[in-house]
Amino acid sequence: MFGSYLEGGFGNGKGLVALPDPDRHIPQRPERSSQGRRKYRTIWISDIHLGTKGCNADLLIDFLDSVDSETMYLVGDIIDGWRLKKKFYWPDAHNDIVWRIMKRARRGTRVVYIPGNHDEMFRQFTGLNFGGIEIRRAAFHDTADGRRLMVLHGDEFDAVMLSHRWLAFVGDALYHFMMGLNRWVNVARKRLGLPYWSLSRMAKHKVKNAVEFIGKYEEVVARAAAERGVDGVVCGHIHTAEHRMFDGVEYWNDGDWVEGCNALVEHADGSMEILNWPEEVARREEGERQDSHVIAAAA
Ligand SMILES: [Mn+2]
Repeated sequence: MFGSYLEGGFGNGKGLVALPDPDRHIPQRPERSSQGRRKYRTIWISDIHLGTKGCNADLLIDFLDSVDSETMYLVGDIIDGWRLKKKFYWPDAHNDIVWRIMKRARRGTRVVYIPGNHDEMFRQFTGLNFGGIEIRRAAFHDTADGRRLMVLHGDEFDAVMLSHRWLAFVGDALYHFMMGLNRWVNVARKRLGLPYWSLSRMAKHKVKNAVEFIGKYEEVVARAAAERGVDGVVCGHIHTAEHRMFDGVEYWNDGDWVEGCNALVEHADGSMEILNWPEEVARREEGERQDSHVIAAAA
């Protein structure tokens, strides 16, 4: 059902997306052993934008192979249907990501998928369960320490934010140009042995309008959560990972895998943390370098 929809929905005469069969697909990037993975109670990720060149697939694969959780929320814009319709782009790495998520659901992780605006075509499947992946319009999450969080993608607030619409501000074309530049900068940095660096994240912090927009958005979302009587809210959409408090209501944004490459996690005791995966990778590689020096010195 779902697979054939994808073929129909994304085909557009330029290509076909067929979802990988979790039992038969052989990933191009083999999965690392699940031994030694960091275990979390909950993981939230969003704004992966599969089907675009902007998606940092290698970092996301590394993340998925490094962590496990009882529950995983996919908080929207997982597949970029808008972009796929304009230009068909579906490399093996993107299939490998879909396969890894399906495989997790098979292994017993509760996977909840809340489609965003770029993958709104999946909203029509709200309430259905596909291969162990529950599709929801929004969700309520109870933390281990008894807080109730509302989980949604966050484009619901674009209408209220009309005066500062994110895409109106940067413009879709300018955004993709910047993402292209970001990619080239990082190809160069990789050759120089430097870690991943987000050009747009820096730009957003420098541009006054962007800073104002983000601050306003965070406040609007937190107020909406307060009206529903929950302790906090988890969203994505604006590609800016953040934790803030507004009159006692928690605002969490789990970031994205186009610019910052972040995830939000809940530990066993209910405490939560935003992970910056490029920094985690840099730390791990630094540790490995030091270990090899120790081994070399001992030899
Ligand atoms: Mn979005």
